[in-house]
Amino acid sequence: MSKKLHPNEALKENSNFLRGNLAEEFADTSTGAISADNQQLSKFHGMYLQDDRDVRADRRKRKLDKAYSFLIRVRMPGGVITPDQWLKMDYLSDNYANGTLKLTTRQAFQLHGVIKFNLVQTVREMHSVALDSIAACGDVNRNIMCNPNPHISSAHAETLKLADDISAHLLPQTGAYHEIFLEGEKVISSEPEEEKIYGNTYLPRKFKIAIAIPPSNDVDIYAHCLSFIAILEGEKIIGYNVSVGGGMGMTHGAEDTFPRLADVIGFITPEQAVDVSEKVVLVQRDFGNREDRKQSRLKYTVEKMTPEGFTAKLEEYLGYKLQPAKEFKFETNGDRFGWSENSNGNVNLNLFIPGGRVVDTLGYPMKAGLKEIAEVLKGTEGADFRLTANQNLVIANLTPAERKLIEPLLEKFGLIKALDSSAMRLNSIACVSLPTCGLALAEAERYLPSLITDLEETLENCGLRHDAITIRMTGCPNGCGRPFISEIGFVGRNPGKYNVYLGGGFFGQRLNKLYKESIPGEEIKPLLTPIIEHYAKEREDGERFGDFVIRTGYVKATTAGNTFHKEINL
Ligand code: SRM
Ligand code: SF4
Repeated sequence: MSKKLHPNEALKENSNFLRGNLAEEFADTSTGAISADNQQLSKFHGMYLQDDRDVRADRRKRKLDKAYSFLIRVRMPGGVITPDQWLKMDYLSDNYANGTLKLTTRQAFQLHGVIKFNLVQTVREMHSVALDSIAACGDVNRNIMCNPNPHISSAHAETLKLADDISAHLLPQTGAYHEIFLEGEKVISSEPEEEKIYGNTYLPRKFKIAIAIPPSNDVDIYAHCLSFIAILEGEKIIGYNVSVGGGMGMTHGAEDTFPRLADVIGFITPEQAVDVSEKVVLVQRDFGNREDRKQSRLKYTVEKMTPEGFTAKLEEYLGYKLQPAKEFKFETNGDRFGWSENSNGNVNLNLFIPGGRVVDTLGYPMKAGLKEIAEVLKGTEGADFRLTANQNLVIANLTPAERKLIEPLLEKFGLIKALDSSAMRLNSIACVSLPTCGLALAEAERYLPSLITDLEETLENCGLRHDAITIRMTGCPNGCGRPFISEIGFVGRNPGKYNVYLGGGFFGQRLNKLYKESIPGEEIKPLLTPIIEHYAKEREDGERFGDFVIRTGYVKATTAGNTFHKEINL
């Protein structure tokens, strides 16, 4: 018996290519919200309706409407932004949002707290500096990730170009965004409107792509629907290994949902990469689950078809075969903090931005400092900003003279000092969670820093301050901070309580395993301290924390997504 399509399918089909009546609703001043249907459609334009959960209960008591506002997510392949664009985003955050900029785990910006009546103006101002939020969310291809330092070598520059090319190729064709936010009127065309790649029901679910250059897995290749792993001969990219079927999201207690690592399925030439992205999208469009949105990501399509079956279908769509995958090895993950040099003699500075939140606090005027640096770099030849996949920021491609100009500012505003943090803190990720995320079950961004402070005492005592251990926290199991591939992962279960996962691969190459369930925050330090001490005493030469906890029996290794929930000793 065939199952019923999910209601979102009819919604997309009947939306007139993502228009719905968004324009009317955005103009309606009687409420700060929009209808449930339009909330779904607004995601395709990079916006989510949210409410401030810190004041939700109080407002309910006082019989007030929720404190509605929107988040806007900006699309920027490879996380590249000019100083001028930075300044515009800084201005928008102060004038239309909550005064902060959020750097996301996918190299993008988010503005939080934009009220409905300021949405159109915010988008127009973004447009004035060539930024947009098209396809930043929704059932389409999202922001494409790649190494944030394209000046390091010509290969790095080439992968950024590929990210741009694929992004442009997979961008929805509808004129809805322009009509609703920019021109305010219909784009006249003699051709009937169509979405050549997506069709009028778009994809069954969100779709994510990343590109990496080994030995660095700084974009978490295995967590993506589709990835390209550059294979180099000398300085030259001779092609890419292709991997498919990664993803993080799951639901507590639903074993048929699980994080899954992508499978490497073959090798292609650089010229084939855009075509391969399109055809992987088409296979997912045609074979992805459109009945149950909890089973509709590409990872479940690959699981259902098997990697071999998926590859065979992909090759049928391509009309040619993939070559056998080539050897590669990842040896690093995360960001390369501090100064690094480019092939052209210029330098980059990778800064640490806790939780990706660019904000001024009493003791640390980070946002003001970055604004002043952007002012100094405005109009320079090649210097720019790069958002990393780990919520951090690179000030990139500085000439020696530009470096000299900004060095005093880096000191003055404490930006350099932040790099003295413990290696665990530098390798941490926390998703947004409360108060804006409607799906959060527990704190993340507002809690992980103090938890790390607690653990730092243990690390100091054990002499592990400078040993990198990946640690990630999310407020729910959707996995926005990619917690299931960290060596220590915390996933919100209830307010104040977390599932604790151990044993992820340091290079993002192995899923972790549930170690303890529903642990109150204050019990995490006593739980982990003996394990960290044990690690300090008995680790083998070069042994990573994630490998150690498996060797010494704290958890079993997870070998495949579909066994993630199995063999758990609680
Ligand atoms: Fe995410 C939903 C924030 C990266 C998996 N994510 C959300 C929403 C929009 C909540 C919602 O649907 O109402 C969150 C908004 C919170 C807020 O207030 O800002 C949200 N996700 C984020 C960001 C901002 C986290 C961050 O702290 O940086 C990241 C934005 C990335 C971007 O710029 O596009 C973010 N989300 C991710 C990642 C990591 C990645 O892509 O590398 C994942 C896991 C990888 C994956 O997709 O499998 C991720 N987000 C999800 C899911 C689970 C999807 C699933 O397969 O089940 C949801 C919920 C959903 O889609 O139903 C979700
Ligand atoms: Fe929200 Fe959950 Fe994503 Fe965190 S992981 S931002 S709580 S959806």
